Amino acid sequence: MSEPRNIVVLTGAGISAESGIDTFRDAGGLWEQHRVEDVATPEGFARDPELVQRFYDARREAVQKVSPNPAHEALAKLDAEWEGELLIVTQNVDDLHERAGARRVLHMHGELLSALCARCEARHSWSETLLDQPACPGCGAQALRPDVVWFGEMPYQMERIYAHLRRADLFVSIGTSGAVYPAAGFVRDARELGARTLELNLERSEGSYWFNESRQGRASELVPEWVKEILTPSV
Ligand code: BV8
Repeated sequence: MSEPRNIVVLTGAGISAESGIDTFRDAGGLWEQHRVEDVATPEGFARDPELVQRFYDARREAVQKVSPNPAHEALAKLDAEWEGELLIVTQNVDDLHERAGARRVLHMHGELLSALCARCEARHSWSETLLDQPACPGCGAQALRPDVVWFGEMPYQMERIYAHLRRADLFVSIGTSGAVYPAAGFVRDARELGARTLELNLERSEGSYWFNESRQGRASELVPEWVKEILTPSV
């Protein structure tokens, strides 16, 4: 295989697990504690906004108490040193990629530390609670919601993601179960568009079939190892 030039990395909750952030589908994960329909859909928010705001308030608070792990740090090193194209598409709503120093990051499912005004659609950095319906700094409406993509809502920047997938010659998926679309379909798109595909995950995922290579293990070990490999020019 010729040296890759353009890389797309997709990350999921598994890359943040060793930082102490619950994943969704592992034992004890978020979907064991809450019904998806109640806390991660627009219908759930309309039905019981307080329950949903509490769910995101707790995660917004928790994310400010944890730190990036060696997997986030390794991707930040790749970002700093990789001369070709690189896009880290994350399904995660935490800011650990950025706090590790990565810059070429795209949050396709939004961010915990951002509030979206349902009235004027402005986005505001937000680290506090949204439970007491604070006024939008832009339009003054008490219509701020978590700036995350719920089930049934369109993920952010899909055109930009596909533009990168079309140019990618390497697609690497890290710490995701491959359970949720359209993210779970990127590996197939990338492969059909000619990229080599690599999975780094604790266990084989629902999409493992589509990967040229699938390595099982913890992200904090597999990712630094892979970044070292990819940054070491082959003789
Ligand atoms: C849309 C943000 C259309 C919120 C999230 C039927 C068939 C196919 C699709 C559908 C269908 N019915 C409905 C759909 C669409 C639906 C969907 O895919 N449903 C699934 C359940 C079937 N998708 C949507 O609704 C999406 N929108 O389709 O819009 C549309 C079209 C036009 C106009 C409007 C709309 C939107 C989905 C986004 C939902 N939001 N998150 C929040 O965070 O609260 S989803 C959330 O779960 C994540 O963001 C991620 O995307 C997804 C999966 O989570 P993972 O990150 O993979 O985490 P998980 O716990 O599942 O797995 C962890 C993995 O890590 C495991 O494999 C584990 O082994 C591994 N791991 C653990 N520890 C480690 C580790 N790996 C390495 N090291 C470790 N230490």
